[in-house]
Amino acid sequence: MLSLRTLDRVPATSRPLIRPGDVPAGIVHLGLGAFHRAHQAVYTEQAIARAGGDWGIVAVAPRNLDVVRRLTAQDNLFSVTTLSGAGARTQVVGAFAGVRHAAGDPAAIVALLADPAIRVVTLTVTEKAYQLDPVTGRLRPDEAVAADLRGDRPPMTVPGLLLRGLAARAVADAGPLALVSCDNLPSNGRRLHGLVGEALAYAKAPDDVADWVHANVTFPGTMVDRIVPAATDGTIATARSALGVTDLAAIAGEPYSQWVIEDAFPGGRPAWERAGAVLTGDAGPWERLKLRGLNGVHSAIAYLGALAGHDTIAEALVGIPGLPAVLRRLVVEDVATSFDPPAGVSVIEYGESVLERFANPAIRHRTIQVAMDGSQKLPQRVLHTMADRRAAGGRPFWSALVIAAWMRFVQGRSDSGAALPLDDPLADAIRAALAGTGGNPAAVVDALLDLTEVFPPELAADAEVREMITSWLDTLDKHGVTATLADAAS
Ligand code: CS2
Repeated sequence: MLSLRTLDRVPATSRPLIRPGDVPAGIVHLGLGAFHRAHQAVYTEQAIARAGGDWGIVAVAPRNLDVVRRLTAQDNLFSVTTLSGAGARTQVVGAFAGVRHAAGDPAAIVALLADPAIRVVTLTVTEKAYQLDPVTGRLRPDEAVAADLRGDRPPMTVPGLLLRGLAARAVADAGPLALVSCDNLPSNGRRLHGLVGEALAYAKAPDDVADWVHANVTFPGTMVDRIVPAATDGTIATARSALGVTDLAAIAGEPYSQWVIEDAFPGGRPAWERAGAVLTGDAGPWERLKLRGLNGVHSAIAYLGALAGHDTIAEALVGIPGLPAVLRRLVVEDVATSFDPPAGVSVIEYGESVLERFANPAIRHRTIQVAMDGSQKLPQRVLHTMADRRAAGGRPFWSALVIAAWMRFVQGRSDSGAALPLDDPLADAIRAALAGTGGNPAAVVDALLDLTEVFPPELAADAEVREMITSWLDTLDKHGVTATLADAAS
């Protein structure tokens, strides 16, 4: 088993750049999924190794106890395997100064957030954990968040933990802090700022607490990128053969990695630029590039691929002959014309590089994994593209296909009739909307466009948009994905 004690059995080239425990904590990270371990943890370890600083990460799993147990048993060590067509390379990472389980000890997390040694808090908790309306960005607390914000109990949700932690920090006057969303939300820094403001108001926090937060906490926006599927037994087996010891917290991802961060850190930060991150004044253009040009295309492949019966993103790209051509038209005709990219970046070339990354056969990213939580993802990935094209008088034809594919997907049957899972926080509302439509395409489109948490009112009221989606859905229903795309691509 991987641990500090067994590190000398690991090949020297795979050993961590720093040892957990050698570097004091300066960062708290919320969200212990695969992505953080393969992305920010790697950048931070390299930054510390190259430029120093007390920036060890205390990694907090809000709910998942299993990952906490696995990491704790391994002295907080884990490995990242980089998978390319050319082979695999496995590296142990030592960036974690500690690992905690929030649900098991919320008070400890609140105390950490109020600890003056902690000057940066990062989050990868997925879109839905913010509990923001995907269209308006306003807080829509469910019962659990509302209870946390009222202070009825120890906090169990991400907004609750943040609110209590910031309030405790304000009372202790424990020094300024950067609160950094690393999730694929639109304007993620601004949305997190809005969330904290609304949470303080909802909780009726005293004025001096709210004033302290507004004066001492920044919310830098970020663009994060690396494809890191959920780990499988295969991931653990690959790590074992590279390391010579078992790593039960092993994960694997693609070679590509990018991080663009707005440089607003009042309490300092690791020298992430020494690890390849881009520090900038405005991450907005990068974020739009990535959400629309990568994630939007990813969702397109996920829904079309799952409907056509393909298990992984890479298999769908190969297995549906018309798909690459249709995705190129989505990028060229809809995405590239919908926003101003960062200076010097070609959206079309970016789209090509994304297709190459998605085609990496070593990355077994399941279509079903990318398809989940569509209600939380489609607004920033596809609907913003559509809205911007409509505002400029355009016809976002290919984006309408993606929405139609989602609308067919949420009805729960693939083209061959196999069951498809609806894993989405709005699953009940989606099912209720579909009830009574009888699967009739026009009725389905009308019912789903009425979901105001997903579709902005102007788009839902746009007859041409409605017509395009309905026509695609009708074609998908009649002919299935493979024939529809073969025809569309010709
Ligand atoms: C994916 C992302 O699961 C999904 O929805 O689109 O996780 C994607 O792999 C990452 O954003 C890539 O950086």
